[in-house]
Amino acid sequence: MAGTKDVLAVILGGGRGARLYPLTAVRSKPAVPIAGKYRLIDIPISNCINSGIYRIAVLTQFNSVSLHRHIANTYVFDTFHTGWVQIWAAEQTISSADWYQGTADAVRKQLFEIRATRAPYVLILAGDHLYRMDYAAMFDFHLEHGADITVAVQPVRKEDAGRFGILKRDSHYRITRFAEKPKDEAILRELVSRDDPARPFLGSMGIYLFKTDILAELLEGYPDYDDFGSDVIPHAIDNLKVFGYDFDGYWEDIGTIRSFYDTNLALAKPNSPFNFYDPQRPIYSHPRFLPGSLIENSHLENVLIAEGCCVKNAQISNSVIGLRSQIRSGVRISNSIIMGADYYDTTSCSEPESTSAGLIPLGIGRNCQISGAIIDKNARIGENVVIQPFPTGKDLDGEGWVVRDGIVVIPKDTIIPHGTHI
Ligand code: ADQ
Ligand code: ADP
Repeated sequence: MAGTKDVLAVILGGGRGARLYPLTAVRSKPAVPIAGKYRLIDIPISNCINSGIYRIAVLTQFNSVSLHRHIANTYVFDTFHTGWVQIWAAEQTISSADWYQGTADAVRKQLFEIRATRAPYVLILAGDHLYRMDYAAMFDFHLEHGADITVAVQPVRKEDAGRFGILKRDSHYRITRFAEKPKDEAILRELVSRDDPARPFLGSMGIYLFKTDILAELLEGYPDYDDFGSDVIPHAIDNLKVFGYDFDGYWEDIGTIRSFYDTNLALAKPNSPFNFYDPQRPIYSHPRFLPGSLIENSHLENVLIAEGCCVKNAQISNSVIGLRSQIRSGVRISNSIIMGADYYDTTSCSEPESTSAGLIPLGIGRNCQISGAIIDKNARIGENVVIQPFPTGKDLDGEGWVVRDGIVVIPKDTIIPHGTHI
């Protein structure tokens, strides 16, 4: 009997990730850290493993070294297991010298590898969503309805309709209309399909389950179709059996700096909308053997803090504090994401004025005040630095910092001198 063992998962690992710049300046989108200790790619991979899908390919084309390192160090199934996680980076071949031109083109360029797995079903996933989903239930729905393609769908608010593929279904869940990111009011009126005034639309989650033969026929038969949402799905609903599968759990698309910021900070709130504590369906990541976090004489309120940190005489609120963060005396942090560090440059939780190499130490220096910011990994923030948010919508490029939609972002490995005001 068919089951999720017959499914190959293909995770769309992102193009340039321009909307997440500068977090994507030196890493691909799936390698961006989230929730203090994970990376974006851990979410769909964990969902696959928890759903019994053990063959997983990640399609990417930019800055894939750190993603390779993370996947190679993390997702190693034992020798009695036939599963694997592989990165299929865009490559030049005899038949094509181009990068991936879009989501469908990325999959088209890997059809040879997809066919080589001999999996009869392909599940296409995005690499930048936070959600916990049992793909086995979606697979059962696909079989029960005799579908060629199943699209996962969620209710969508009117103000968000322009960001999603909006669809209508008949009473048997078959999709009868699909418009990619519709903006026109008249078209939107026609697309209303729910009685709920708060969420009148049904939106595609960008998660597609295909019969492999159908996927190959579509991608090879229509070589101009570069995108699933704009080209493949609208064409398929007129010609094939395409069904919409309801997913009513928490789901967030984290493709922009603002959504990345809001989604992370929501995880530090009481009753966080996403639960990392589910023992049945854990989110996996790289095992690190770090010590517990040492918090000394500090006040922390609504803070999600990862392991290996030292926090001394500090006040932190509504923030995410990532792996190996060093937060020194007199520091005040609010509404911020401190991603932490890949390594330690001191051997204890001391407060040195500089490292043995004469550098400002990793972490947040004494008496800094940081609000409304994202501090990427391995940053060295000097003493008495003040960082404050800008008005929403503001974009700026400074020396060692940028502002995106009002949020100050300090890129990875940046050194911010003592006394800087941003
Ligand atoms: P978008 O999210 O706007 O809409 P897109 O930017 O094309 O779609 O990205 C889908 C996923 O593919 C993302 O994870 C992205 O990083 C990745 N991706 C993009 N280009 C890629 C490339 N060249 N190579 C590899 N990966 C790439 C889509 C659908 C909508 C749906 C929303 C739901 O088109 O119909 O509503 O997803 O979020
Ligand atoms: P993850 O990569 O899963 O986030 P860690 O946060 O534990 O894991 O840190 C990354 C690990 O990779 C660290 O042990 C660090 O020393 C190592 N590392 C970081 N950058 C590099 C690099 N450029 N080359 C080799 N190893 C690196």
